[in-house]
Amino acid sequence: MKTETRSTCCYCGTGCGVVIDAEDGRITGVRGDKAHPANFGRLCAKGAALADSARLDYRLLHPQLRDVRTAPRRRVGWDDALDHAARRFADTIRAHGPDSVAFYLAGQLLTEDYYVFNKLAKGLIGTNNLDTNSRLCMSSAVAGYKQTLGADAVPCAYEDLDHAECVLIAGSNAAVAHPIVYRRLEDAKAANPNLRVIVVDPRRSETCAIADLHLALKPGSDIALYNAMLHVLLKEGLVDRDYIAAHTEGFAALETLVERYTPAMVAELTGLEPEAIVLAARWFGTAKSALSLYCQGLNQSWHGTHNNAAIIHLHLATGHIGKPGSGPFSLTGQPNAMGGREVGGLSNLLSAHRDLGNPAHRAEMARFWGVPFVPPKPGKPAVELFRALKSGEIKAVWIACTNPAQSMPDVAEVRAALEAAEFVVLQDAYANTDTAKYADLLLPATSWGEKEGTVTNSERRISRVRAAVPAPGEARHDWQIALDFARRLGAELGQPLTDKLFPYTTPESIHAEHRASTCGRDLDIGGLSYALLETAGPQQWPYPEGAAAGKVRLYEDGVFPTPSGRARFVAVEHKPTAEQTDPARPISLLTGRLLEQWHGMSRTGTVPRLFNGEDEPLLKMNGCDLRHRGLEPGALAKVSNGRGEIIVRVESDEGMPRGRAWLPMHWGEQFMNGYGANALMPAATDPYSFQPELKHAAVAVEKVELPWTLVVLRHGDEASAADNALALLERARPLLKRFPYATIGLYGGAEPLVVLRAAAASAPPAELLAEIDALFGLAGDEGAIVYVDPKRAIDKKALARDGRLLGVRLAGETLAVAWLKDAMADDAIDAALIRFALAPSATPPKQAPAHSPLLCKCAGVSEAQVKKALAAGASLDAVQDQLKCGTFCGGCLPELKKMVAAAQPAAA
Ligand SMILES: Nc1nc2c(c(=O)[nH]1)N[C@H]1C(S)=C(S)[C@@H](COP(=O)(O)OP(=O)(O)OC[C@H]3O[C@@H](n4cnc5c(=O)[nH]c(N)nc54)[C@H](O)[C@@H]3O)O[C@H]1N2
Ligand SMILES: Nc1nc2c(c(=O)[nH]1)N[C@H]1C(S)=C(S)[C@@H](COP(=O)(O)OP(=O)(O)OC[C@H]3O[C@@H](n4cnc5c(=O)[nH]c(N)nc54)[C@H](O)[C@@H]3O)O[C@H]1N2
Ligand code: SF4
Ligand SMILES: [Mo]
Repeated sequence: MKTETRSTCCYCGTGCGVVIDAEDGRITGVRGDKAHPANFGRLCAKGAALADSARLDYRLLHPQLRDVRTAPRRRVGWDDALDHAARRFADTIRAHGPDSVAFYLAGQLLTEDYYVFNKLAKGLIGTNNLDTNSRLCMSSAVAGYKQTLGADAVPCAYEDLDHAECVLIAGSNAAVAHPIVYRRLEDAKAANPNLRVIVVDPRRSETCAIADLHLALKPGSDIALYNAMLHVLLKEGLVDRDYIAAHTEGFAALETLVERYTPAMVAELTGLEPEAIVLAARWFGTAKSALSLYCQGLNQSWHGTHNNAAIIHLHLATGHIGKPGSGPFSLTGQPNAMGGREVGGLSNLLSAHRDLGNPAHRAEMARFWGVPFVPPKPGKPAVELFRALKSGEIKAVWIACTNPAQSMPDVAEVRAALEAAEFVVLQDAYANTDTAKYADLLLPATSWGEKEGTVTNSERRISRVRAAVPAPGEARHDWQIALDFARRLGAELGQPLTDKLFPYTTPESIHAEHRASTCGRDLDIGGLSYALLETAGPQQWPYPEGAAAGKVRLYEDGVFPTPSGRARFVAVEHKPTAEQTDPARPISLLTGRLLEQWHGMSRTGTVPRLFNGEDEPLLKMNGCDLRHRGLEPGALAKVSNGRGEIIVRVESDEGMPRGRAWLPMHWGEQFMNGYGANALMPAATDPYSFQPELKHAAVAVEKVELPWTLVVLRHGDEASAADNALALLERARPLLKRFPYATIGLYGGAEPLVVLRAAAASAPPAELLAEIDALFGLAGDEGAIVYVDPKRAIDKKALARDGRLLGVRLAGETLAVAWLKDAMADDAIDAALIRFALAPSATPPKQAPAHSPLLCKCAGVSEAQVKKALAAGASLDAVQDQLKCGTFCGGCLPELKKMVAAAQPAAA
C-alpha cells in the first residue's frame, strides 16, 4: 500500500515541512511540503536525503543490558530492561537522595517526549538534574533574551527577511546550517537589490557569498564590535531616542560605557578597520528596517549571554524591533530546540517558560502537576552534570537522543565521567554512537518517520511530526519509554501519585496537558490543538484560546515582559576568548558545521552522497600558516593542546585569516581514530547561561611524519545486506584504531564506495594488510591484479569482476586516489583501464571518461547526467521529473536553466 504523510524534517531549526512517501511500511521518498510556511516545498541536501537515510543498518532494535561493566551487553526484553533501570534508579535515590541521579536529553526530542521526562525528574523524583544539549546550543540565546527583553522568545518571523533593508548575520553560517532560511534571504536580495547584508564571522564562511560587507573579527570579540557600532550610532545621531525613552531602561549606563568603545579602540580589539565598523553601524542605523540573524558564533562563548545582549542592544537603541523586517532573530539549531525550552527542559527552567528560581512558579507547577512541591535546588547544567558524575556526586544518568561522548567540550573528561558512573542508560535510535560503549543499558528509540508529536522551529512555529512507517524491531517511542520507566520507578519508590501523574495514552494527551500549562504565559498556546494543526497547518505561538491566528511578530506595541514593561540595556564589556593563543599554542581553532553532515553523523553518515563534499575531516588554514609549518595542502598535521590531540589532513583556505584554523565538529571515533574536535575544546562556561565555549581553543598545529599511506576504495554489493557498503564500513571500523591516522567514510551515489584512509610512520606488518584485504573482501587472487615493490614498501591490489573494478587497496603510495575515487564512483573503470588503478599517478588516464562535477547537491545529479537527458530531448520539467535536480533547495536552478537554454535554444 502506498501512503503520503506530512511531517517535519528532523534536522535543523528551520523546520521545513516534508511529505513522506511510503510503500508497504518502507519510506520510499521525501519531498518538500509546498504548503508548509517555513519552506514552501524546498529542502536542503540533508532533508532531500531523508529517504536514503531511512534504513535499518546501524539501528538499535532491541534493549541491551550488562550487569557489570566488564561483561558484554546481552539482549533483554523491555520488561527486564525497564524493571532493572527502575530498581537501579530507586536504589540510588533511596541511598543517596534524588540529586544523585540525572537526565541528559536533547533538542531533537519532540515536545511531548520532553514533557514526560521533565515531569518525571522535577515532579516525580524531585530532582532538577535534567539538562540537555541545548546547554551547548541555545542557552546563551535564552539568557540573552531574558536579560534584555524579559522572556525567552524570538520576536521575528521568516517573512521579516522579505521586509528587511539591512541584515546583520553574526556568528551564523546560515548557508550551511539553515540553508532554506539562506535561500529565502537570497530571494529577498534578488527582489530588493538595495538590501544590505553584513556578515560577522572570523573566517570567510559560505554565508559570505551574499555579504556586502564581511567583518572578519578576532574570535570572541563580538561585544566590542557591537558596542562600537552603538558608539557610532550615538555619535551620528542614528539612535531612536523616542523609542529608548518610551520602551527601555538602563540606557544611560550603557551610553556612558560605550563612550570608550571608539572605532579606533575597537579596531585593536577586533582586528577590523575602523572604517568598516563605522560603515556597518551606518548601514544598520540608516536602514528603515534591520534584522539580525545569529547563532553559535555568539552563543558558544564563555560570554555568550552578553554577546547576545550586545546585538539586541543595537535593535533596542534604533527601534529596529517589533516591526516588519526588524528584530534580533536567534536561529535555533536543533529541530525542537525551541520546544525543549517551552516545556522547561533545562536544569534552571520549569514548564511554559517558568523559572525554577521563582518560588511562585514552583508552587504553580506543583499545583498543576498535583505534587507536594517542585524542589528549589537548581539542577546541574551539562558541564557540571558530567563533572558531578565523575566525582561520584551523581551516580546514575539517563541519556536520551544525544551523544555527549562526542559533542561535549573537553570530551576526555566526559568519557572519564561516563566510566566513573555507576549506571548509564542510553536511549538512542542508533547502536553505534560514541556514547553507546559507555551504556550499561541501551534502549532502542523510534526516530524520524516512525514517531508522532510536535516541534517548534526558529520562528516559534509549531508543526506536527508524523509517523509514516511502523517502529522497527522492538523500538519504542521516546515518550513511551519515559512513561513506562516513570510508572515502574514510582512503584519502586512507593509513590502513590504515580498513576495520576502519568495517565497518558497518546502524544496528543501529553500535548493537551502541556498546552494547559502555558495558559496565561507569554507562550500561551491555549487555542492550539492537534485538531487545529491538522486542519489549519503549522502555527506560531502565542496562540491563546479564542485567537484566530498565532502572532507573527512580538513586541509590536513596545511592551516587554519585564516587571516595568520596558526592555533592558545591560552594561556589557568586551572579554577575550577563554583561552589565549601563546607561542606554544599559536593557532586560534574554530569549530562548526558542514552542509551535508549532522552532528555526530549517526544518520547522515549512512548516506554516501552526503560524503561527496568531504569524506574526511579537513583542517582549514591560511596558505601562509601552512607553508610556515612545512605543510603542503593535503598533508597530515597534529592539532594539540593540554587537553588532547588529533591528527587530521590540512587544506589551504584563503578565507581563513592567518593565525586561525577551522575544523568541522562531525567526525568522532566512529569515523576517525580520535575523539574529534572536542578532544581540544575547553569546558569554560558563561556565568549566566552555563553554555560552554565550544567555538574557540588555542592549539598547536604541527607537521607529522607519517609517510606510509593506505587507501581502500571498495564498492559494496548493494543487493546484499551482509556486503553492502554500510555493512563493509561497519566491519572495517575497528581498523581505525590500528593506525596513528585513519578515517573511514562513504562516497558516491547509487553504487557507493567505502573509503578507508590511513597513514603510519612505516609499513605495518604484512598480516595487517592481509587482515584489511579479508575485511574488505579483497583477499584471494581470482580477478585480482597486484603490484608489489618490497624495497619501497609498496603493495597494491585491485579486484575486478566481469570487467568492473570492485575494489582497490593501495598501500605505500596512493597517488591514484586523486582521480580514482571519482572514476570508481562514476563506475567509469572498465577492464581496459583497471591496470591504471595501480599506477603511481595522480592524473587520470586519458582513456578514462572525464568526471563530471555535481550540478545538484541535494539530488546528487551531475552535469553529465543533465546533458545526457537534454541530449535525449528532455524539457526542463522532464529533466526535473526524471532526475529530481533543482527540485529540492532550488540553488542550482539558475545553472540548470542555463543548461536547458544552451541545449534547446529554440525552446528557450
Ligand atoms: N548542516 C548542518 N546544519 C545544522 C547542524 C548540523 O550539524 N549540520 N546543526 C544545527 C545546530 S544544532 C545548530 S546549533 C546550528 C548552528 O549553526 P551555526 O551557528 O550557523 O553554525 P556553526 O558552523 O556552528 O557556526 C557558525 C559560524 O560561527 C563562526 N564563529 C566562530 N567564532 C565566532 C566568533 O567569535 N564570532 C562570530 N561572530 N562568529 C564566530 C564560525 O566561523 C561559523 O562560520 O546549525 C544547525 N544546522
Ligand atoms: N566543537 C563543537 N562541539 C559542539 C558544537 C560545535 O559547534 N562545536 N555544537 C554543539 C551543539 S550546538 C549541539 S546541538 C550538539 C549536538 O550534539 P549531539 O546532541 O551529541 O549530536 P547528535 O549527533 O545530533 O546526537 C543526537 C543523537 O540522537 C539520536 N537520535 C536520532 N533520532 C532520535 C530519536 O528520535 N530518539 C532518540 N532517543 N535518539 C535519536 C542520534 O542517533 C544521535 O546519536 O553538539 C555540540 N557540540
Ligand atoms: S533547511 Fe535542510 S536540514 Fe533544515 S529543516 Fe530544512 S531541509 Fe531540514
Ligand atoms: Mo545546536
